[in-house]
Amino acid sequence: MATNRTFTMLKPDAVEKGHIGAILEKITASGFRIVAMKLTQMTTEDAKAFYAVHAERPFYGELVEYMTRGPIVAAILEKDNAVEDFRTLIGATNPADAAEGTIRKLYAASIGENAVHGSDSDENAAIEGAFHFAGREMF
Ligand code: IDP
Ligand code: MG
Repeated sequence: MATNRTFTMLKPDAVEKGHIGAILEKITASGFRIVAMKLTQMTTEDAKAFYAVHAERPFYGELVEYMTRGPIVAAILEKDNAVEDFRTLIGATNPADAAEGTIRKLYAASIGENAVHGSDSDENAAIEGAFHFAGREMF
């Protein structure tokens, strides 16, 4: 069954550059309700587990280094058609290919340091949200 929640992270580059406020404004102005949110930092073990699906990819080590180098904002978001609509709002993985006005077009530096994460399915949204939040942290 389709759910109406997705999971996001504002990645270390976005936090370092001071873009938390601007990105959250864009997310809420686009109709997403914040269900859960926190500033946190992933350990190497966390990032390896979170991105285990990419373990065989050549960029895996670089991705784990990047995602653990500073704090992130983790959040669960609610909206009709949340997963698909949020992927549209963030734009393509590579900001060079991202549509005008998308978060990655506006704030991402490269395919690796691309400012924001968005779940790719309802199933992964639930898994990823539960990775970062206990039930009593979801509202
Ligand atoms: P997505 O975040 O748009 O779903 P995925 O293919 O799932 O993209 O890749 C996960 C993350 O891994 C990307 O957001 C990006 O940070 C990083 N990544 C993906 N492809 C590359 C690459 O070719 N070089 C370096 N990093 C990459
Ligand atoms: Mg992905």
